[in-house]
Parts: sequence; C-alpha cells; structure tokens
Amino acid sequence: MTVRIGMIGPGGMGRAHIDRIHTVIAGGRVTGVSDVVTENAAKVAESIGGRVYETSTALIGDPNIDAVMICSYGPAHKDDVIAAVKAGKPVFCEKPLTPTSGEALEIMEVEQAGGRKLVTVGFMRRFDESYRQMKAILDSGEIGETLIVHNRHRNPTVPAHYTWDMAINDTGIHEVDTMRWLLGEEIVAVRVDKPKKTSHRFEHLQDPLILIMETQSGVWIDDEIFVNNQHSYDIQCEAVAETGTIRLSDQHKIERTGTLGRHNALTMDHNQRFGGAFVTEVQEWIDAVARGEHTGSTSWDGYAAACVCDAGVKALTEDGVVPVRMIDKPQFYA
Ligand code: ISE
Repeated sequence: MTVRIGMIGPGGMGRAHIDRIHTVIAGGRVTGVSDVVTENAAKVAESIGGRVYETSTALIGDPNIDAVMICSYGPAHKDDVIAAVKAGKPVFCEKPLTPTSGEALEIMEVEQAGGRKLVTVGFMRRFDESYRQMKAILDSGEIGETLIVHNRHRNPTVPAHYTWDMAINDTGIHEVDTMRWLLGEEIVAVRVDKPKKTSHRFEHLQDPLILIMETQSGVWIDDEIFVNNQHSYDIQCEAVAETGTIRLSDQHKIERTGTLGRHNALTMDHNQRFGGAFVTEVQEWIDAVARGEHTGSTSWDGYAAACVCDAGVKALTEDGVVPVRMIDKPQFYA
C-alpha cells in the first residue's frame, strides 16, 4: 500500500519532507498540497504531480488522502490537527504541536474522545543515532544515575519574524522534549538566565539565553540557546552521571588537514544535522500508518513540552524559578 499524504504548509520544512518521502523513504507519496498562499501550494503540487487544495479543510476531508502532514507555522497547527483527528486520519504535526499548552490540551481532548491515538509530533531528535546511543547507555544504568545535563543549541541566524518567545517555544522546545525522553521524567521547574546580548540580533530578542530546567528527581539541565552565532548549526549535549559522562560527538564525517590547519565541515541547519533522524522518523510514521498503528511522540508529549515552554516564556520576562503546571497524564497516553 502507498500511503497518500496531504501536506499542509509546504514551506522549507514541508518541502524537505516531500523530497525525503519521494526519494529515500518507501511506502508514501505526497498527493495533495494546501497552503495559506494557494499559489505556493499550486507550485509545489505541480512539481510533484499532486493536487492543490484551496483550503486545508478540503484537503483533510478528501477520501483520497490517507494521512496528513502539517508543516505550517506553529500558531496555525491546532485547527488542522483537530480537523484531521475528527476525520479519523493519522496526522504528523511538526513541532511545536501548539505554541501554548491550552491549545494542546484541546487536541488531547478531541483525540481521547475519538478513542484512537492519531497524532504524532515531529520531535526528530528521538530518532537521531547519537542521542539514541546516549539514551541506551543511560538506561542501562552502567554509569549510575544522571545528575546534570549540559546542552547547547546554536543557530547561525534567525529571520526577523522570529519572535522573542520562539527562543523557548520554537528552539528550546527541542531540548525540552529530548530531555524528557532521554531521562524518562517530567520537567517541574524552569528559570531563564539572561547574559550579555549579541549585537548580531534583532532588537526584540534576548540572545543568547540560558534555560535552566529541573526534573522530578532533581536532575539539573542547562541549555544555552544562541540563535545568531553567525557560524553554524551547533548542537551539543553532555550528560553527567555518577560514574561517567556521555557527550554527543562532533557531527562531522571527515576531518581535513592542510596548510590552514586541521578542520571539519560544520552543519548549517537542522536538515543537514538531523537529516538521518528525519528520514528514520518519517519512515517509521509511514510504516505505522500503513499498519494502522501509532508511532513517535504523542499529543501528550506535545502538551508536556508546551507546559514547560509556557513556564519558560514566563521566566523570560520574570526573574526567578517558574513552576511547570500540567495535568496528570491521562491513562489513554500511558
Ligand atoms: C527551527 O524551527 C528548528 O526546529 C531548528 O531545529 C531550531 O534550531 C531553530 O531554532 C528553530 O527555529
């Protein structure tokens, strides 16, 4: 069976997913496209021989679409996710599921009422080989309990439409989800430290910043978020446990030596750095859709991450520690 996928919001991320689905991933094909700007959707649809839909509602409602992929702007996600769930269609929604937890809660309510897990959230780092190896060692207990995790999340630049809260709910959300998954526990409190700002930023941003998180068992997590470093997409993570530490190694595949010294190529964006993880993630989703099963992060994960981000956004404008508020995990997502 070829899963017929409807793509909502074919911007950079959406087009990258389409390329992967049509070149290296098996079992799926993007057959329909919609976008708030219909001409964009029409161009992409034409390039893949697919159908263009005037609205996302029309795309979701078409019986010739088996599953929906949402790659639009975060604030636009909720209504389309809910429409897909109500139509009984599996939906892969890029992160964040929703920028705030209240909207994610609405999604969970509709999904639970339908009685079937249909929502997968695009937290791709869970599929990255290096993070997976790191988790396997921590889970084995070989080096004891994890005590501290240091993270660095750096981008070369961000566009002018990147708002001040996105440092937390669009960028830091990756570490929020990855830490919940890596440690297998919830984050209960956050704080944001605000160092000297780079001159290479749009005025409205606090850049860089340090997001400090604490888990249920007391693990202390720091995350340097620096989205205008001018040089590379640089992701680092080091877990400090009782009798050892594990760190993601450099992501370069080769090292070159010459008259200018020894150096390696740097990745410049998430598609380069996490290309393999995206392929595994989307392949697993398509396989699960074909089997009628659910895979990947659930709407609970989207909700829990949004709760931590809500607290993080609050901590951006306030001093001190902000507690994370979330409902108890419904049995449905256990
Ligand atoms: C972007 O949306 C991503 O998901 C990238 O991985 C992240 O590094 C960037 O800051 C976000 O804006």
